[in-house]
Amino acid sequence: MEFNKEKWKEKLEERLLEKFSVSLKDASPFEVYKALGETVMSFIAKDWYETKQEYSKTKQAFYLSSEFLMGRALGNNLINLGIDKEIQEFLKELGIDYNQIEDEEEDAALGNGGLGRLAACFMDSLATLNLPGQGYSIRYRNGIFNQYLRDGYQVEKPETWLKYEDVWSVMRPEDEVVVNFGYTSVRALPYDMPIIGYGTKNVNTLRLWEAHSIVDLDLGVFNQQDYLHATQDKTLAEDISRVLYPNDSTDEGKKLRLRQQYFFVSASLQDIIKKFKKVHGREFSKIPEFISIQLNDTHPVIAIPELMRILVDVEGVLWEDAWEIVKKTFSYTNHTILAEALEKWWVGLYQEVVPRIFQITEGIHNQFKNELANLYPNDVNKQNRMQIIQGNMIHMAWLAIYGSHKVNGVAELHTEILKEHELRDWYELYPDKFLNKTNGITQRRWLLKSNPQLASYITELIGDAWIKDLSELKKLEQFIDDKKVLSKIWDIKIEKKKELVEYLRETQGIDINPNSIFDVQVKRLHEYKRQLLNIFQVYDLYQQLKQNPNMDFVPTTYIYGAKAAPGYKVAKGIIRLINDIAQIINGDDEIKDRLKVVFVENYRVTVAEKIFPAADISEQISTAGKEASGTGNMKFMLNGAITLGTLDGANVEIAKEAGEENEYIFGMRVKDIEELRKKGYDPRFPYNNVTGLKQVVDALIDGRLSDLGSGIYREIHSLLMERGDQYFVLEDFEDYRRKQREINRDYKDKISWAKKMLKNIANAGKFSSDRTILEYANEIWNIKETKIK
Ligand code: CJB
Repeated sequence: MEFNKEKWKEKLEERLLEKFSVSLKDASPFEVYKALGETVMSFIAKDWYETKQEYSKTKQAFYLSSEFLMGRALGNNLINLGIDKEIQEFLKELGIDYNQIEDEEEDAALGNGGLGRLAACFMDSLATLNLPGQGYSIRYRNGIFNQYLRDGYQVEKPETWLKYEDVWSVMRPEDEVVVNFGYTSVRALPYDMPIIGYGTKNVNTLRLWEAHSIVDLDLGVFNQQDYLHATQDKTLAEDISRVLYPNDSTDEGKKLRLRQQYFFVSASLQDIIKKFKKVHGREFSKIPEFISIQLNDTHPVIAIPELMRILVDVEGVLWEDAWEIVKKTFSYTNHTILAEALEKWWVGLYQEVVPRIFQITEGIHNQFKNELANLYPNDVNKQNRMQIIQGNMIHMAWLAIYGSHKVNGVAELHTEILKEHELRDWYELYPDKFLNKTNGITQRRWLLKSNPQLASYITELIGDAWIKDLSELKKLEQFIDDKKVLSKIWDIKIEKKKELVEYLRETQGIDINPNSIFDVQVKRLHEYKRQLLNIFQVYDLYQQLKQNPNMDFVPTTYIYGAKAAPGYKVAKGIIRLINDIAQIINGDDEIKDRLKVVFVENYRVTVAEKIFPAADISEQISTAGKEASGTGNMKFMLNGAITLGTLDGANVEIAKEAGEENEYIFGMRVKDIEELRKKGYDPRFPYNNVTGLKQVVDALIDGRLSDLGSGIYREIHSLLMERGDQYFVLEDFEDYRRKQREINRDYKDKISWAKKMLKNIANAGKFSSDRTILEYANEIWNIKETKIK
């Protein structure tokens, strides 16, 4: 976008005056933020409109996701418009600090973790690639909770991003629809957010639905007696979009959650079909030619029977014809093999919430049951395993696979495990449906925006084509022996570490040595991600430094950031444990600056932007086979952190791209785990035989550590020692510790370390969400670049 300083100044002043009755020189940072946001919105309005016009003529992909973890928009939008530097400069001339303005924006935190952030990266890539793709979700009033620490325990407080309204959302009352549940109906009111592509005029859309009572439509119809009842109804309706479920990789199985899912899915499909009809009339057989719908995990899978309902009940299409359309329209992404995350709904509840949808689901179930009986007449077990309704449970993943033309996993290893194990029956039946789409991240947010120093240095070396084509980074390999380049990327890392140190000093009052190794694990707290393995190693290291004060050791800072699902007791116990150990180590005068442990409060997108660029070590230590892909691992890599990881999820591909010698790979592989399970794993073996391990595990219960009486440390101890150590924490401890020592030795050789950094950066190209999205576009959605003029 052309930047015209005078025009911006004029607009900004106009906005401030109209909206807040204030002049530019007296405006507060909040007022400037709002006015600036609105000014951006006014400048993109025309392009946004034109993009919608163009897209309506062509095939579009719709990404249905219960989560979009967007983070802040202002900085990203300015960058994508190519006017970030100009705006910063222009504000500076007016005596305004841009950073202060940016800090006025709350994160749009409508997601839990990886799955939601992936959806957000996909939006950025779709717009940047001029692809006709739109997101649909819920406009949760409260996003993921804010996390505070009290006595080292997590406490949750509501997040309120809409408290002072949102400048990036535009209400579209003309597109409101009614969603019918069993006993009641609610209004779905859409709000659109622009998704501004980088270096293009295209502006895509993320449409979020807000729930309202139909009572609001016409309060007049209610007489005096009904008034209280009417207001109650209003609350019930509005509850639907009130709060994001804060569980990650687990199924809540709650009535409200099913209501949320049906609410946004039904509204979105009504919207999609309404727009289709405007252009194509009643030629429903053309739907697959113009519409592709991606189901992001099982959460929106109820879309399959809902599209059947719209076609059969509302539009009068024959069931058989409707089913053909449905199958060609949907595709489904699986994000986890954890059984607890594959949603199943109890028939009784489903029937109560969406009775008509239940009938249709039953119809689909019966149809498939007959197919199965014909396919496997001699294998009743298999027939039973694959049924959509089993006993009184509805299996949403099975419904998804049956009703989709493509099913994908999110990393090579994950897809292989799905095909060979979790979804083996299905893969045998539908081999052509299955494919892999390794996840990716947008380099615009995760390098250009969060690490401008590294970004501009890369541009200085190889030009700026990497911003739109990350495979360009490969050209950096020519500098692998260039001492000047190596020392510069080292210096940039130190600079980013200093910025993080400053942030943590301001927000948490902690002092960190920027010359220490920053070893970072940031992600949701989950047993399978093994934050426990990490903190055990730290505690062991602490004992060694105490016994051996002259040990040759580069100072190290262990940094953690993680939210735990509020009802996940063990995860919350692990947060306490990390903080407990942090307090002991950080308060030990004999240790001083050599070892430090920091738990970053309220880890979220905006904080992540400060953490990834500052990391030396990327901890990706899940039990092999459990992490579907991971995407944090890619953000670290792109910023020159070295992976310390298991061969799990996309770590496998990271090691392959950068060379295993440039990462620290440890621990059991998937096949080792299978073998050990068969043989019988006894955690008492490593416990008794690995030096120091017993000391660490027993600290949980011998009084050296304290859970303040909650009993959770004993529980964790028992999970490890009496209940089989499901995630092989003890088994992998020794190898993990060995790699930690190796890292500490290798870090001293600055040049060879910087080479590893450069190798990682140069080979991060594959992990752009642009690559991922192009694969979806070509191999699943069949959508084409549609650039506006
Ligand atoms: N994932 O964030 C979630 N939530 C779930 O409920 C299930 C999976 C994560 O999705 C990411 C995006 O595909 C993956 O990278 C990550 O491994 C997976 O845990």
